[in-house]
Amino acid sequence: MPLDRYSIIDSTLREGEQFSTASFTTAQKLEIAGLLDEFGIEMIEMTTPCASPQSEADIRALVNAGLRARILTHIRCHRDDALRALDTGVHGLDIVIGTSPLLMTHSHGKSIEQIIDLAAEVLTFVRAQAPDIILRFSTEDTFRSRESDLLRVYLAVADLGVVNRLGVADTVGIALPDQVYSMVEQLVRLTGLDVEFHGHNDSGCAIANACAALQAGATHVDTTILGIGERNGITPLGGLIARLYTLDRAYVAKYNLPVLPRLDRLIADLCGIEIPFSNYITGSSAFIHKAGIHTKAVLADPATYEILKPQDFGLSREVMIGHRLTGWNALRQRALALGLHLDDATLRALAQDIKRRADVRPMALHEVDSLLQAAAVTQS
Ligand code: HCA
Ligand code: CU
Repeated sequence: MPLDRYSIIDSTLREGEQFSTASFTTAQKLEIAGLLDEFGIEMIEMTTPCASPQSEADIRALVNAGLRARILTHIRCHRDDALRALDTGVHGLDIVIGTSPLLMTHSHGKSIEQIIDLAAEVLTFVRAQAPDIILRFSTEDTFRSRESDLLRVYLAVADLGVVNRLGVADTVGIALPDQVYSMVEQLVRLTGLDVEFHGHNDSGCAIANACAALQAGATHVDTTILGIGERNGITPLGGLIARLYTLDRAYVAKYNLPVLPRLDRLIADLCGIEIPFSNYITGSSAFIHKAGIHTKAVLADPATYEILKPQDFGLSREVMIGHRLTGWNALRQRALALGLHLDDATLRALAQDIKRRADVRPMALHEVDSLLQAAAVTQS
């Protein structure tokens, strides 16, 4: 089962820097990387050293930070970019070139033959310079490229015998899980190399596509914290963890899960955004149960309506009361938490009272508590 040996490449410090409100200082990059390392991320991808002097200095800073995670940088398929990247002492190079007709025309103007020649030149050059570096070759806009073009490029690159990994990129978030599965499965079967998936979320499939890639045999998946990246971003780390956890908890046992809420909080603060209410695991309502039917069952056994255990992430569930859907079982639970033992008839009457009041205005918890206290006095 490929899922037994996958790694996450977190690209918050590369793809994430392409998010509209992201601009991290050196200290912030070190903080993000440190927390990712505490989480147990295997690889951290950083912006090309060619982007700016600070970008280059920051790669050196992270390489020297003593992290367990391997530090990668993402460069164009250029010999000069590769030389600058190698000079930083980085552990790996992620090299990319566009192969879709649109990018071949408007991005670099090269034909498939020229792409193959350039890739051969740059990749063999890098391998000669750095025999031990982790070397990845990826096509940009894989899913709008012609399949025959892709296979020619990937097989030519694999034949060089110098790369560790091939990458496929859903650059515009257009792919469906079955397309991702089919492409990854072919590459694994035809080349025997490690395969990485990088997927954007423009049409909401980034997590499903990453999961399909892993099921097809991909060894590496790209994420960013909260999913930040170009436009509306890529596969979010927390979402991928939620997806894998619910397939089999053992798949994520290697990660320090309670660090996840701190990662999401950190990036939200640094980017000046909110964590979406609907976010996987860390959204404000991810573990709130409301309707009476749900709260009754969750109080009996949380597994009835929870596939993720909040406590595994250092979080807790909340059972809401004080609204028109409030059930009397949830009120009993709250009463017990306050040390009050109310009989069933009292609790049922109270639930009706709360529903009537909440039709006018939802009640705050302290208001419900006051009603419970008052009912306890009347009852005794
Ligand atoms: C981009 C490049 C990239 C690269 C992905 C990769 C993409 O368009 O900014 O190297 O795997 O989405 O294609 O992020
Ligand atoms: Cu991308």
